[in-house]
Amino acid sequence: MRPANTRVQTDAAEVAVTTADFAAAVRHFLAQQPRQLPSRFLYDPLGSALFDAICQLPWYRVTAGETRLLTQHGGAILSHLHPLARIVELGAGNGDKLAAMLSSALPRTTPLDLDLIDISPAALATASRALSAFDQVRVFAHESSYEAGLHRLGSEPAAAGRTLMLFLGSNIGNYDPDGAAAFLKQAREALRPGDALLLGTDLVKPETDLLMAYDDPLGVTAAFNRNLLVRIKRELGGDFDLDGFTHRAVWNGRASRVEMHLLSTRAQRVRIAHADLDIAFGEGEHIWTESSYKFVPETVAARLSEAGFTPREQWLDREAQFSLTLAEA
Ligand code: AVI
Repeated sequence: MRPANTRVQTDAAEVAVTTADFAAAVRHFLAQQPRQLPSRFLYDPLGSALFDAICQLPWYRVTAGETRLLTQHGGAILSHLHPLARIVELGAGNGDKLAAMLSSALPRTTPLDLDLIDISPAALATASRALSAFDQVRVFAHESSYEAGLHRLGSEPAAAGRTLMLFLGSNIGNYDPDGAAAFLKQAREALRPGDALLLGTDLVKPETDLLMAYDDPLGVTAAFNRNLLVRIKRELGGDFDLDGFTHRAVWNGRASRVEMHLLSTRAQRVRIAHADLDIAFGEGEHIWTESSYKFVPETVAARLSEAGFTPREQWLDREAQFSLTLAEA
């Protein structure tokens, strides 16, 4: 049952990935050279569950490092933004990170609205349940893409106090540089002077650590990646032989990104019926499924400044080599 201080708002038209959209994207991106599939399609229900498992792996230190920073500094961040009226989290997931932040703050005497924006109704339900247990909060769950959530935020009347926007988990790293710049600009435009953005970014670290994070010994990340083929088989009638494709993680130092690929282990033909597509894969040919850009602290601040923010403070977790940056609008 939904707690009394929780509302759910769904902008279903923005959220639903129809079979036709998926088929059109698969047809378009698999025809490119190199062949590609957009990483947003990794997150069907099984893919989302596998991603949650990745976050618990000892080799994927993003989640643990960020949670440590939020626990250590969350209270100070929130009190710095007095009078805070609202926290908006883009990609709230299961709400764990916001809960870590709120737990480290002093008990509130003034109300706080929590607006959670996520495309997953299951994640929103879990997060809303966990967060509505905090005193003095009202939780608003928005089933929406980031972009639609930002658009709605920018067109709403100003909150009674300041707004803190959270974009955590190094989700910004899954945009290419132009996409990240456009996203930060849209975030800046949705906020008002005095509001702030807290941005979580994974940092460049030794290649062996990066490759262990994206090609873990348990094979969870490999399953996360190969599940994209399972999804195409199920939803689009693809006749992929899963044994013919293997997971590959590569560090591209020049572009400062880890890339995930699906490598064809032999020459083979694949038909994807609902995308009306026949592909001949050569041995060693790959499908590029994700980029995960890694940053140095100075470039994070520079990108925020270019988008119109004023970076105020940055915290680093040395163990995970992860950063949180607070920037004011
Ligand atoms: C969601 N995103 C920030 C993750 C990342 O690190 O790029 C997705 C992921 N891919 C493989 N492992 C985790």
